[in-house]
Amino acid sequence: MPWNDEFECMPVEQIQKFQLEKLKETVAWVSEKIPFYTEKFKEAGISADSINSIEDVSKLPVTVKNDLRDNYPFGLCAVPIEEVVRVHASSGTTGKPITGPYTADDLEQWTECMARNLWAAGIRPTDIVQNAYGHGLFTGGLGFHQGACKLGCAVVPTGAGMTERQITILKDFKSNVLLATPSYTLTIAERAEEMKVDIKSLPLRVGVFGAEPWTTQMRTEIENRMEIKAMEAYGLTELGGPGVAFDCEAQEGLHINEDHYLAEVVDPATFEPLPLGEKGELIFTSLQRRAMPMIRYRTKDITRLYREKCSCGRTMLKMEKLSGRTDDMLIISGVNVFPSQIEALLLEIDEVEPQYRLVVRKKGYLDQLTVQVEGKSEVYEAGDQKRHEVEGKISAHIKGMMGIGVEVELVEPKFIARSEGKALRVVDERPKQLR
Ligand code: DLL
Repeated sequence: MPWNDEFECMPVEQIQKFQLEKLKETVAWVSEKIPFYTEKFKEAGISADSINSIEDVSKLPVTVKNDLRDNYPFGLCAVPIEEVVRVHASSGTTGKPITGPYTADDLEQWTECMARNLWAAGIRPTDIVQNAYGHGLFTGGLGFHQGACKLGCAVVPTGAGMTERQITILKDFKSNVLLATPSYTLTIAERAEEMKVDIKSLPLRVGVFGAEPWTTQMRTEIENRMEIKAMEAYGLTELGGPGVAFDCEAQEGLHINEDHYLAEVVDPATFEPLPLGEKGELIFTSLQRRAMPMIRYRTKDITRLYREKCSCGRTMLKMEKLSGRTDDMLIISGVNVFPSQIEALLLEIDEVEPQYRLVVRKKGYLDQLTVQVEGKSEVYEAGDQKRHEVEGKISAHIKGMMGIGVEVELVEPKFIARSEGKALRVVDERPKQLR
């Protein structure tokens, strides 16, 4: 049984009717309260009255990250500051940060979405929940904190980092649930092995992971290495943080909280809406947020949307596990390459650890990709010949599966910096003007 079966299992026609009503309200609200949208809608000649079906959302102009940066910090806030009760922010990898203000109602909705996420992962009030997402401006820590409190769990807000202490707490408090990024989870697993703590024998049962790209193969790696279920959370600061979509016990795609977020997939080059089932860039319109609603926010995340009867009983639209971001795509020898494709192939190689980095360099006019991956210690220590053999095996595997030639460097264990939050997977060493 879902946390909120009224909305999570609502028949499609009914949820779409609900979405239409909320979409019209949101359009009216932002055009009245936020000059940026007033102008944009005027230019496009549209108003709430132009919206007569949810498909009409495609008539609205899109919002991009730079719009948020240009209006930093509160230019897109629809309410006076006395109605704002929280502000999160994200610095991203480049440029000015963006902010996410919330009213008290916004916080409550967010908590509800997080409760759905945790409940769907099988978490119950009897659980001890160790929350190792960063607590602060990042939305992961506090978002999950609120959801776990709502469920009535015993919440342990460790925050990210201090890995040895995380392990001691996992052991001493007998935490059943770990909340962290997938890469930090691997850091914890590895440190536990070094500390001779057998994580598999601890009461830890399930984790809810997200905030960064990770493949199904990485999920399996975490599940096997820690003997836990690895569940997923998806979201972004611009839309209030995690809680936008989550997976259920079927682990076959993420359910979108459709009463709060209207999802579309568009062709990233033309912005043309794509039909269900086709892969493209994910766009979201928030339906109930008040402090900073988002109209057709371009996430840059790539996936496809689909509706299917899920074995869990939820009717909410599904999105496939992300396959990448439009801005992470590399073009190597004319082939589009997403880091996640390389990750999936590396995890099929027995001789390496799931710790890697992709370095992009310019060689003449061409982009050259070097895959740095840590060898298992016994492999690395076996000497040059063994190392070259494994490097050859990996480059042949990548060539065979993706048709691209890459250089592979088997690096020593611990060469790649361990992550406590979002892992850095791509290092771009090309001169800025040639990227
Ligand atoms: O990462 C919110 C979050 C916190 C999600 C905790 C899940 C768990 P931002 O820092 O604004 O917000 O980053 C948002 O991270 O556009 C995706 O590219 C990526 N991302 C988030 N969840 C996933 C996921 C938080 N499950 C950006 N799989 C998004 C892959 C993800 N990428």
